[in-house]
Amino acid sequence: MTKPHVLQMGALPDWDEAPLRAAYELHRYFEAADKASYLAEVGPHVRAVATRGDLGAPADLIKACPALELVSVYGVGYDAVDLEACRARGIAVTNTPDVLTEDCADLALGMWLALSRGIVAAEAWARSGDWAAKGGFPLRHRASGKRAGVLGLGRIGMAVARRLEGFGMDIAYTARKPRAGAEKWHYIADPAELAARSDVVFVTLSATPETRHIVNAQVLEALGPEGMLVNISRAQNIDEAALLEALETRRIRGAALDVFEGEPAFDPRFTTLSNALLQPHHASGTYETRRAMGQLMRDNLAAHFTGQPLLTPVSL
Ligand code: 8YV
Repeated sequence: MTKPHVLQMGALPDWDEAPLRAAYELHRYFEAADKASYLAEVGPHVRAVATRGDLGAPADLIKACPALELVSVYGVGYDAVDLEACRARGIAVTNTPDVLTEDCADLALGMWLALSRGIVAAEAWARSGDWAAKGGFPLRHRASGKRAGVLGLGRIGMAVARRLEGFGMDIAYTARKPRAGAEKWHYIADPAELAARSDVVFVTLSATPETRHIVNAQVLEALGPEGMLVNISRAQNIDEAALLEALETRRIRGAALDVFEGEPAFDPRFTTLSNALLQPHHASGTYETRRAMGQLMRDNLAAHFTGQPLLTPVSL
């Protein structure tokens, strides 16, 4: 029996690539020197795309695969998949929710604490000899017991909020509507209003056309010079030009960012900022979570090709 043809959009850990190679006729798109020619050659045979949250599947690629049946995303964010193109052709899309929630929330909290207490700069202070030469590390700000805003109370936002309770935070959130199970927290519909009453805002919402630049100059102004921003969602949820301006002019205290426009090649202005904590899009980057993500991505592929219900289809 011939193996189904699967287009692999990006590198995956060996523990995923080996079983994928065994089960499918795997086409490693990301290694092709001439991607257009490669797609013209293999696209007609491709029945599924194995992609990542950061890579997705654009409309032109979907169009070049007339036999495409499934896009299986290794990641919870499927904003880089052209859903309209999939919807129009009845192509199913799956992602890997839940398995990465806890690690993403953990990193968000770690980024907040590191930004608030200057942990990265303090490590350099100790390691460089400044401690001995210059004395104590300059004071920073308490993190716990203050006001937190969670922008987007989905799985990850809920996990962040639950962690913040342990830090004695006064929690508010923004969502399309008040969320069941969140009655103990303040619901604020408007992001600028949320920012105005927060010392730190966590951006945890899915990226959609409606959320593009939801954190804009007005929200940053409302957050103010004592306020901090933590983004583990998608760069497009923030107006990066406005953020850079706010950071460079100290109109906000600081930002901790795990995602950037154009990543991994992001705006070098971020690297000049002492009030920005930069992370390389690794919120889900643990052995435990990436193994679970890979397994779920592969289980969705296997379910599709054995006529079983998909485990985690997204609603199109
Ligand atoms: C990426 C993510 O998938 O889950 C998501 O949506 O952004 C990440 O986990 C990551 O880039 C994996 O390669």
